[in-house]
Amino acid sequence: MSGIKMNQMHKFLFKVYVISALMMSVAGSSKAQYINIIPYPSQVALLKGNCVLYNSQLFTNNKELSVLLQYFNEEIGLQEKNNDKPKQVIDLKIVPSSEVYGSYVLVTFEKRVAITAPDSSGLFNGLITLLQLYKSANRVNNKLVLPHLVIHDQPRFAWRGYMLDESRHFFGKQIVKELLDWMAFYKLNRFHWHLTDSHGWRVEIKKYPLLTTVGGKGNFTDSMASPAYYTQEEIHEIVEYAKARFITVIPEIDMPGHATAANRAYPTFSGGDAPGYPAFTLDPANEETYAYLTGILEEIRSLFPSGIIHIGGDEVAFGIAAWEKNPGVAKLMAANQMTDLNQVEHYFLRRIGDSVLKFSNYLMCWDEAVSAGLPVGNTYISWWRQNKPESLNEAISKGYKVVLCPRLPLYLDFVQDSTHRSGRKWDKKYNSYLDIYHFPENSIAADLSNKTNILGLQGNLWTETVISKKRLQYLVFPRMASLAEAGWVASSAKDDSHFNTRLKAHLLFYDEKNIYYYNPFHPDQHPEPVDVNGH
Ligand code: TNX
Repeated sequence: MSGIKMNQMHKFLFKVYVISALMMSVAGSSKAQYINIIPYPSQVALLKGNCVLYNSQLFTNNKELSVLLQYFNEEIGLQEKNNDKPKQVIDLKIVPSSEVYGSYVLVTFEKRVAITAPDSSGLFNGLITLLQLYKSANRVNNKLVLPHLVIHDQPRFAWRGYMLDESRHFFGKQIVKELLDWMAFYKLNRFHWHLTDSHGWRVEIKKYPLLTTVGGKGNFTDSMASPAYYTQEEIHEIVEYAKARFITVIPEIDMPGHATAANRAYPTFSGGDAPGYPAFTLDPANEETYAYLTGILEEIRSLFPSGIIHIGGDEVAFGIAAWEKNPGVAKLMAANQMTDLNQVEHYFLRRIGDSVLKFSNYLMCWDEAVSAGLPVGNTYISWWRQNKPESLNEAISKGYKVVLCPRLPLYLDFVQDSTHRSGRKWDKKYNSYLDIYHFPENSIAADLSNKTNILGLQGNLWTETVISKKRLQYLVFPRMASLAEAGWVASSAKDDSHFNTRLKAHLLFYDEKNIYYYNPFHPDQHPEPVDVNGH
């Protein structure tokens, strides 16, 4: 059957199924308990009967998915030993259509499953839905009983991101891989990796080895901790691991502020000391600073095929007073008719931006950079300051593409319950799993969310207070599930009680993997792990 016909057939079947599903709504609602999918698909039509699988094997015409087959088959464990001829097939097929990137159609038949999509990311998403169905299915003598259904699904936002700060505390590749597994499980597809900041430089740069041997030393709670960082080989391994799960990795090299660790390694490029913020910035007036940073960013580009490099640009104000005392800065300002330091900051960003865009497709910056004059067509803005709606509006009106990651409710270093002691709050406000679930409707971005400038959303885990894997898990779970649902479903489809039901099933998945999560239904189940300072 040709691809187009197949697609038409699915559309036709879907209509029939919706009608029959409506006619059997009672049976449908009792069966709905099987369907513990997060994020919930756009349309689920339940049919009479079941799909029974006992010796199935994935089959695909898509090479990009073949890496996943082994993982999937292991996770499910349906293969009968010594039986290399499967009797049932799970068929994954690319079928060209005009549906949104990442969309798919999944049909469970009596003894087989078919997933079709216009692109491989859609097939992957369909496969993840199947994996979640499998995990909640009834198992009878090594047979899996799934509901008989048709799912039509598509994401609300293209960018469904999660950010990890490994500068303040370093977690290492095992923890990162586990996070990538969970991101994949939740159809999150952008991993923003904050690899440098004041407390440690975490990525090997061959041209400047002291960045890691000296700059990699210490962390937020222990300035004497031995150097911890990723070698280029390890970066490569993680990027590949992410790619196999349809996750794009975006590295961040934060500048010109948050640069203390880099300046420890190469003090000649430091912008000087400001009260409370020694060596926080890079020197914008030293020509060699630009050659140095360009060399670093070129190596970064070669490590990350995403072609997007995040250059930070946040909170430069903390350390900018140092520039007042820098005679080079005064000269630079005079030569370029600049009247304040903010213009120097923007000059720095534009120069780095020009260099980066010679070898990279896109730049990314925190929203302070929105007025720096960076090229609109190749710059993405991360809007994080929920108290600065004007910054979001400026980005949109100038035509920048924006990723929404406002502190409230998308910062995962914020506490998630009023009784929690460790982690941040903002005017006594904190980020519960339901606050995240209701984003962006509960924010000033609500009206903007249909604009094509909004690429999507992202949850950010800053790690000043994250001293252990246990605490990391506690902050991430179950809020990663809320984030996934916020990134995927239409606002009209949100329903707290439906989400809670599915989330309860997912808490059991966390138990299976020994995840130390916050249980919003039984907060005492896992006590809050506090950071060393207990704040
Ligand atoms: C602000 S968000 C920062 C980070 C901190 C975070 C703590 C951003 C661009 N800068 O450096 O870790 O707050 O919540």
